[in-house]
Amino acid sequence: VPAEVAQHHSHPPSSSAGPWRCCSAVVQRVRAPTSAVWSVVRRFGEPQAYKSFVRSCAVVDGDGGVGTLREVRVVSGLPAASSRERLEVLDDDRRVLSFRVVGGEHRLRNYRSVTTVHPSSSSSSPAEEETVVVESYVVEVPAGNTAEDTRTFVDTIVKCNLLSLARTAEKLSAAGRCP
Ligand code: A8S
Repeated sequence: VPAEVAQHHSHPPSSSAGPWRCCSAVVQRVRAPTSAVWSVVRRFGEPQAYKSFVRSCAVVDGDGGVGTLREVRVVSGLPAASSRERLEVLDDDRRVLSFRVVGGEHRLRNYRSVTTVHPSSSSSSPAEEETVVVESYVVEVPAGNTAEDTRTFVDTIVKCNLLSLARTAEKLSAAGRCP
C-alpha cells in the first residue's frame, strides 16, 4: 500500500485500559473515474445510495459537512436496528471521508471508519479510468465475541457496501458517457 494511501488509515491507538478493539481494511477496484465514485461516497446524508443494509437515513443535525449527524435505520435480519453516526472528516481534495458511530441499537460500540478514493495507476485511457477504494475501521470487540468473529462480521458488511458502491458508480459513469 503506498504511503500516501496508508497515512489516512492509521487509526489512533486506544487509551491503555480500554476494551479490546479490532481493525481491518477492505480494498475495492471500481471501473469508473474517481469523480464518479467520490460523488457517491461524499454524500453523508444518503448512505442508502449504495449501502444495501440501510433501510432509511435522516440527517438529524448539520448540513453535510464535518459534524453532521445522521440516524440510520437498518434492514431487518441483522443484530441491529439503528445507528447514530457523526461525520468526522470530509476532504474533497484528497477524497477522504471518516465517520464515527456515536449511538444506536446495535453491538458495534465506538465504530470508526475511514474511506479513501484513489485513481488507479493501471488506468490506460481516460475512457477506461479506474478507481481504488480503501475502507478501514476500528471497533470494540463486543463482550462475548472474539476479535475474529467481529472482524468477519464487519468485513462482510464493508465488502457488501464497497461492491454495491462499485456497481452504483459504474452505472453512474456509464450513463454519463456518450454512446
Ligand atoms: C457502514 C459499516 C457498518 C455498518 C454497520 C459496519 C451497521 O449499520 C449494520 C449492522 C450492525 O450490526 C451495526 O459503513 C450497524 O455502514 C449494517 C447498525 C452500525
